[in-house]
Amino acid sequence: MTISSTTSPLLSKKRRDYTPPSHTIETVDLRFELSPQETKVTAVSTIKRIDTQSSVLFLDGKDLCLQSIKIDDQILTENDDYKMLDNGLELYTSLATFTLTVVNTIKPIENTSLEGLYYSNNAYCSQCEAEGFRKITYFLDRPDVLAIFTVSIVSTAEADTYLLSNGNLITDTGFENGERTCVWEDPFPKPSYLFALVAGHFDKLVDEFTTQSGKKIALELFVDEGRLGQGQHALDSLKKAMSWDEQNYGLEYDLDIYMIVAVDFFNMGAMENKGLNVFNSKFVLADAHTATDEDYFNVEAVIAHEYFHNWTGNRVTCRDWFQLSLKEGLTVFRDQQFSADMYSDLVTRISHVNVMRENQFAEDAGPMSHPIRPDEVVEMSNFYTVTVYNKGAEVIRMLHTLLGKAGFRKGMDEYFARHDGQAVTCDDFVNAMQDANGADLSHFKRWYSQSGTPRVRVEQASTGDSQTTLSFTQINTPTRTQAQKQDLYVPIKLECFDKNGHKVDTRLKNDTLVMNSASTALVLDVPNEQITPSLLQDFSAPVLIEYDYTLSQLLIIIEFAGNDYAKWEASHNAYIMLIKEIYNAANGANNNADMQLRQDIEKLATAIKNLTVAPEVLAQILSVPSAESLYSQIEKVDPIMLYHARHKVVVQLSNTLHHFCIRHYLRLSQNPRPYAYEKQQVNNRSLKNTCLHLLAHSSAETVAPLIALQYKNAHNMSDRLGALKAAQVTQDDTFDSLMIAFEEQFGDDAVVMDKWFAMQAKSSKTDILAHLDLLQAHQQYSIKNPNKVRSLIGSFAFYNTLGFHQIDGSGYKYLTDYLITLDKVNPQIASRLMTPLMQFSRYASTNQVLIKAQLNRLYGVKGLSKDLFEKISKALI
Ligand code: 0A1
Ligand code: ZN
Repeated sequence: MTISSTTSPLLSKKRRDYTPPSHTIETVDLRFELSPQETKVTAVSTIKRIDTQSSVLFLDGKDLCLQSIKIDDQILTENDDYKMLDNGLELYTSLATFTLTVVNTIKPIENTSLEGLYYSNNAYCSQCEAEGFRKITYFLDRPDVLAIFTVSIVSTAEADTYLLSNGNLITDTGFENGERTCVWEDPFPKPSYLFALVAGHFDKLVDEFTTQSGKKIALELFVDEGRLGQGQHALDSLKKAMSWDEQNYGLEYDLDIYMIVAVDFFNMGAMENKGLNVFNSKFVLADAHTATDEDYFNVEAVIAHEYFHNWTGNRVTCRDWFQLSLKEGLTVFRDQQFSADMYSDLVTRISHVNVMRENQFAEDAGPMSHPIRPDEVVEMSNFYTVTVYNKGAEVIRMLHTLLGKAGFRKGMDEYFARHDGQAVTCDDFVNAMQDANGADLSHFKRWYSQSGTPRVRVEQASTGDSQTTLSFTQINTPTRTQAQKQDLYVPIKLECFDKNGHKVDTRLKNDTLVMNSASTALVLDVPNEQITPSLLQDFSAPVLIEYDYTLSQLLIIIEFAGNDYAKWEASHNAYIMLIKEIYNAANGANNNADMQLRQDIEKLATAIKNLTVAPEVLAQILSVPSAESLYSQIEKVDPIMLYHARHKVVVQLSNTLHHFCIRHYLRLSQNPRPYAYEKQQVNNRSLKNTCLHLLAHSSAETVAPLIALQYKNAHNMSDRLGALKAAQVTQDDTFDSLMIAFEEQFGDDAVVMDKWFAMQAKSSKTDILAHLDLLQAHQQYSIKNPNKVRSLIGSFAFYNTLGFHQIDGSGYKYLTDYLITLDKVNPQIASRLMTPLMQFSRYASTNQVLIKAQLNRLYGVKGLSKDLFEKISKALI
């Protein structure tokens, strides 16, 4: 199969081709006459021509059935007054202002893409970001057209159905003559992607928040009937987020009501529609019985993220979708700051650093590599990526480091003062930061346009007898779309220690070396052999550091570094080093590897045992990096060999630290208090379950009974799942019997069952593919439900190394077969699920051949979605 070297120019859009809209829509009155089979939509828009030369208005539209179209009082005729196109319609008019009335129908029940208006689980729900509104009516579906929306929802369903949209409820007719109408008005002009409609039966939890200026806001949370008890944490999180934004950024909520609806069928985590957030129920529902501490953390973070969008995203929005990181990078940074304040700075930071190293670095090294502000897009939903979101947040974090907390706040104030109510660009944001601080950020801006992960090579050499020079060189490797790379602004936070663990004076401000050019050097007044640098503390820049540590150096950092992040990073690097050694030894490089490993682990374990750190820090230090995060460390990696090498290291660590872990485990298991999501309990549970998981790798027979006992006595989901995950490691019958018990207990809870499906998918059963077939037939499984697909097929493809990378290629084929079916149902989810195939170039050649064969097969499928087409064509070039 031959594929041209760029994706079809017909299909792709380029950032540089941006043109302002020819017309704008000032107000729109939408009327929905709901029916699952056929909903009638009437849109009455007041339109103003901006480009005085324009005699054509293009309106986006997709999968719509047009009934009639009118300008002012005149009914329009096809081909004379307008023309239907594949992706919308063209209207011929030179009027400066006019009222456009469009009537069309849509079919919510047939909409399995979950984009536009859909009907799932007996409720109507909309999802319009990025380009879903065009599946509701013909419109200028672009973020730089901001209109005032009034929405009437007409329903003939039972009286107690909620009919919700953005803004304030201005009319509710009540159920009369078999019909009810609710009218909502949102006073804030907004782009169509922030429109929302939800209609269905829910239970409602209500609360109130008083803003710093004394305004009372009604808070309403809608959940599936019977689930009210699982909504309180989300509502509490919302109130925390509201006051955090006031305290930290002076930002107050602006409408009288804030609504959140939790639904089971949703493509992403949640959506920040103005005044009416829609959430995947996974990020709302939580109680001790059904949610882990991690779930509680995620609910709080996602609730905050969507709330923060009210200012960074809604009040100031994006001019075009290439600017997505303007709102997402910034909002992720803000939610990360919030989580760090609510829970633990360190654990929050580590979890985000892991996402960067496991997922973002991989994306940036693969065929979908793009800058945080992409230049070319075929399907916008393919660009809701870890690059735009998480690397985008890291770029904002560097700005924060550069300008300091107060300077950053000044920049934010300036940004809102200049752009409230506007649709703007990433440049506008950086300019506000720059002007508010009198700084020059022109060099910094390169982070927005350059893709790829910079590598920073650090070399250490003697300068005379008593000095050491650390030299730093930036390497920005060319990528397919960017042959020429520039050097970037890279702040490297570092500390250096001498052989006794004393901190060496680096004379650096805030311990940070700023690279403004391709290379730089740091001279220290200590002899070379005595220096140990602790580099990139707090992950101060999204780069890969290359420095050849010895184990002794890492042990010095673990023992003497004053900050816990550095200790964690050093232990992490030590594990990577040991895993690589075993991996290379399996390739015949070192026959003494096992003995060496025993000795090295002994030393590492001693350093760990001697630490006096908080439980959550110890838990992180005892967590060996995932195999996925190691893929960027080894060229052309054999995933199965790496899996075994990692496993060997974990087993050795487990045996060496057996008594230490047992001691902590037993201590932390005593006198459990009733579950609460509060720091001390969470931190202790984290250490307890990390110890149990590590213990499960040891050869000691005492561990299995501990696991079974913990499962039996568990009074919260963290402990229950902790036991289940440990049981999975031991691979004995306990695991299967516990899984049966789990299913019996939680079989009717969709969110909890996702955990069960995910555990099943990661099983190391040799007949895993047949097992997956059986699970697909489970009564709780549905290909139409993204959470189920992600839990089962996603967990298999992303995390089941042995099953997915089977040497006969059957794992790859299994995923591909599934993608072919899923693409017809929900292209967005299919596209996300193909990520493990996209990253084939990092694997050994045997794996590469097998994966490429599947990609070629996929490419040959007729009627493939744009979503998959864009990715495959990039992968196969
Ligand atoms: N803006 C949302 C994410 C989101 C994006 C696209 C969606 O459908 C394709 C749904 C949600 C956020 O950042 O939370
Ligand atoms: Zn967001």
